[in-house]
Amino acid sequence: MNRRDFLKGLAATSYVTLSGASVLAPLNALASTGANANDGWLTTGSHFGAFKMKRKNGVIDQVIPFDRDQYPTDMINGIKGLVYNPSRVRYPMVRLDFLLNGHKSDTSQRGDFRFVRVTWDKALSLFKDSLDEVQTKYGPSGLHAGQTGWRATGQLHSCTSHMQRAVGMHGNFIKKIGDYSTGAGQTIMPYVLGSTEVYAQGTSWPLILQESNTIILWSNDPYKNLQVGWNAETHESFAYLAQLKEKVKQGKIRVISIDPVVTKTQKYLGCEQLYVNPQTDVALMLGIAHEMVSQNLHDKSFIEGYSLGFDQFLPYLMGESDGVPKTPEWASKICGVSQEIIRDLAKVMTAGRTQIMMGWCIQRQQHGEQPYWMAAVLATMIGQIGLPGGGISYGHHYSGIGVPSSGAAAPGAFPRNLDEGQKPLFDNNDFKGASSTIPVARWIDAILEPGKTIEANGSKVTYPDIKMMVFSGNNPWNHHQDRNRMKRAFHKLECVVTIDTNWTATCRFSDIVLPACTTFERNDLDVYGSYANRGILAMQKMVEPLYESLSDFEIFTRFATLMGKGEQYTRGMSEFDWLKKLYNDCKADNDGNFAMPDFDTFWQQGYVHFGEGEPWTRHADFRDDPEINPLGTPSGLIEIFSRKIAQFNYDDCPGHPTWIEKTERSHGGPGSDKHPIWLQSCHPDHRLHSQMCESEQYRATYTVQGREPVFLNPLDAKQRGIKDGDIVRVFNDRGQLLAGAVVSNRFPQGIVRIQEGAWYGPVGKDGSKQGGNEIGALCSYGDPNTLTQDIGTSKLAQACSAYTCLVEFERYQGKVPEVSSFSGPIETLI
Ligand SMILES: Nc1nc2c(c(=O)[nH]1)N[C@H]1C(S)=C(S)[C@@H](COP(=O)(O)OP(=O)(O)OC[C@H]3O[C@@H](n4cnc5c(=O)[nH]c(N)nc54)[C@H](O)[C@@H]3O)O[C@H]1N2
Ligand SMILES: Nc1nc2c(c(=O)[nH]1)N[C@H]1C(S)=C(S)[C@@H](COP(=O)(O)OP(=O)(O)OC[C@H]3O[C@@H](n4cnc5c(=O)[nH]c(N)nc54)[C@H](O)[C@@H]3O)O[C@H]1N2
Ligand SMILES: [Mo]
Repeated sequence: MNRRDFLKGLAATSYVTLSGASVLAPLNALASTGANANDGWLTTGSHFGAFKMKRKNGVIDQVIPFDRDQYPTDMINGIKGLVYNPSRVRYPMVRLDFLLNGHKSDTSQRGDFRFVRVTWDKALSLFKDSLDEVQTKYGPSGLHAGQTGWRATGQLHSCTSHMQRAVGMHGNFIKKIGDYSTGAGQTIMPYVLGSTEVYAQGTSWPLILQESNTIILWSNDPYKNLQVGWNAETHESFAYLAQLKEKVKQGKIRVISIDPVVTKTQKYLGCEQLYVNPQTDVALMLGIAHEMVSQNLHDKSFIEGYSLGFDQFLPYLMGESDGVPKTPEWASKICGVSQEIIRDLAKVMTAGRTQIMMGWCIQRQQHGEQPYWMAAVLATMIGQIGLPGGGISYGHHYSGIGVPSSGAAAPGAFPRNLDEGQKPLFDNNDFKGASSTIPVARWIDAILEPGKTIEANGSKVTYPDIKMMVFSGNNPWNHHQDRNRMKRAFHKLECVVTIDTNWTATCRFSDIVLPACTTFERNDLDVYGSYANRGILAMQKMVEPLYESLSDFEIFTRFATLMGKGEQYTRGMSEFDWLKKLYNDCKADNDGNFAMPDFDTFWQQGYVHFGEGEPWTRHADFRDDPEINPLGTPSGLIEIFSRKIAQFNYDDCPGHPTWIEKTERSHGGPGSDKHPIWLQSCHPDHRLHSQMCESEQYRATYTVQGREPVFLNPLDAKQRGIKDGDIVRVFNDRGQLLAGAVVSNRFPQGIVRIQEGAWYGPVGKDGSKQGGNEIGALCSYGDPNTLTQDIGTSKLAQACSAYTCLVEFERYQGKVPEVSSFSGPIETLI
């Protein structure tokens, strides 16, 4: 039976877990409460796209793609499992020892997964008491509620906004700057090209398809990563990728994927694959640049007219400043690409119209700023920035960037901040000399070393003394690095509160857990296509909130009411009042340009279409006239050398792009004698981070013996006596995990992949779920962040460096513990 048949078969039967226990017992009760009156087809959307859902007897019965979606993702098969799965948080729950001892609890028990069910009233008042205690004892520097993440789509119910508005009405708290996705890129690029670049609209695909001779996909897997979007994804990019595939076949466009592994995109397009040693792209880029200069291939007039600082960079490139010419010979030894290919790349890239498309993975590693900067220098030397189908982009793999935008105004959202004039209950802005904003990925560092001062982007950040954390719409026990370091940090916290739909590992390491309903259990609306802005999508409630879950709006309305601020929080408006307001404000913004029907008609139709957009070229205005349309850099030009960065005097981010060795690097680099294998924890093909890992039947389509796959090279596997399907222990000095071997030629020797988002499932030495709080515990499912390194990229961005990580692996011969990730807490009575 193939996978589709398997899934179809499941759809026909009732939902049962793979272990045979029914997870839907309370649902049958729900189904008979008269919900049947609303049965039928409804419209909704998600990160995974828009769809039609059929409700039967009050239960979601069928999910099919929205009629405009020509390229739906396979993940549509996992949607039902987001609602119906055994990991759902059913009731408000409190960690056993926290319930007994509050802020004086034994925090080393955190993670032992023993929880007690409480009422909503009890949970919310405990939450408020904790906030009171922290604001009274420590003030706002004791509270961090600023972490964000991929929540569910929907402009009204975006849950992080609800949490931050409500907690903000109680008191101030620490916030973050930057994000895990592009932390290094978004910090360096404003110095170089004048904007973050990563989130900017890119040159339209139709122009690229028309004008490019060569496309370089650099650390970039768009065919995998465009399956999801920040808003409801239209998947229009896939139509362009299909055209590109055709052009590759006809020999009209040459596509080269520079990547240590054979990507999904490379296989789909049938394009060229260029292997490079992990983390060494800057050396490769320098080798290409050196060859361009020696062969006089670079565009001197573009460099002269549009950039600054090539003169200061050249002595480094040619080796005059450090005695090391960055020749193809030099580069080849580091990056593993032959001299001949490096020389050839210099020719190919300068011969015709060349579009460089950078992915983001390459900057989520130590010194991740450097490849982004150096790639911009290469593009400047090629001289095609601002031409259609030429130059450089940093986001064509993300949320439909490059799909022409309709130009319509998008709907607004529920406010994240307090309204004008509103004051928090604890009106205190004294952070006691500590920074109120910290780089997003340094929070564990801050908990461990309060008071420490670090450099960050030309400023100093002094870590606050964090005592309490509140999480909603993000899953830090997925997104952050080095689980055992996190455990040590969490011992220092007095209280952790998480609002989530599922028993994620973050819930496991919390004290108070509040059940949110999923996006399919409430009414909302969304822009259709984050960048395309193709229209507005109704997100119609499919089913009533399961168990005792509530919408985040409802949770925080109750919480605000407890503070006597319910009216202030909602502005006296209900869910539908808000939807009407968001819609009507958008209608007013689009008045005269884009026709929108009245709200009721929209809601009934489920969708308003804005139409197609005009193709557009990034940086064309700058190229046209750099004086009238300067870049946002200090000089208004492309900065190959940055005086500002040079003035910071950072050893790990000097004034021009530089090759710098890493703390851990495979293929002969530091640390490889002990742990020779590079672990890449790329974004998952069948999930959105940790979201959809809980979708049980869908998960079963890719797991190996119930574990997350670890992709291994055949020779590496053979040397260790491992066969496809075996259980493997992957380890280093930071941690250990079990995963299921998938042996594949797509992965070269010395490289393994475990996709991020695999739910952390620690078990104790005795194999028990309760022992999951132990430092060094084995992860029974395969979360790669059990092994990754928690260091900043550099003093500039201080961003996430998950891809600077070495490991070793072996066939697992011990007693195989049960996976502890998905079955929820150990329910305890007191
Ligand atoms: N090793 C490694 N680590 C990485 C990365 C990597 O490449 N490698 N990538 C990094 C990157 S780029 C990112 S963006 C982060 C992603 O990290 P996160 O954004 O933290 O990951 P998600 O799994 O999307 O977490 C969203 C959480 O919100 C919850 N949620 C969904 N809907 C609702 C709702 O309606 N209400 C509430 N209250 N909760 C809801 C989900 O159940 C889930 O637990 O991971 C980072 N971590
Ligand atoms: N299906 C799916 N799509 C997603 C997401 C998801 O969770 N699931 N998440 C979304 C989010 S939040 C983000 S941030 C983006 C992430 O977008 P990216 O960070 O670009 O995506 P990844 O797939 O992690 O990595 C892309 C490629 O980089 C390669 N690579 C890694 N290290 C190196 C290196 O040192 N050199 C070179 N040359 N290549 C390297 C990897 O082998 C991989 O093929 O994806 C978005 N899209
Ligand atoms: Mo991301």
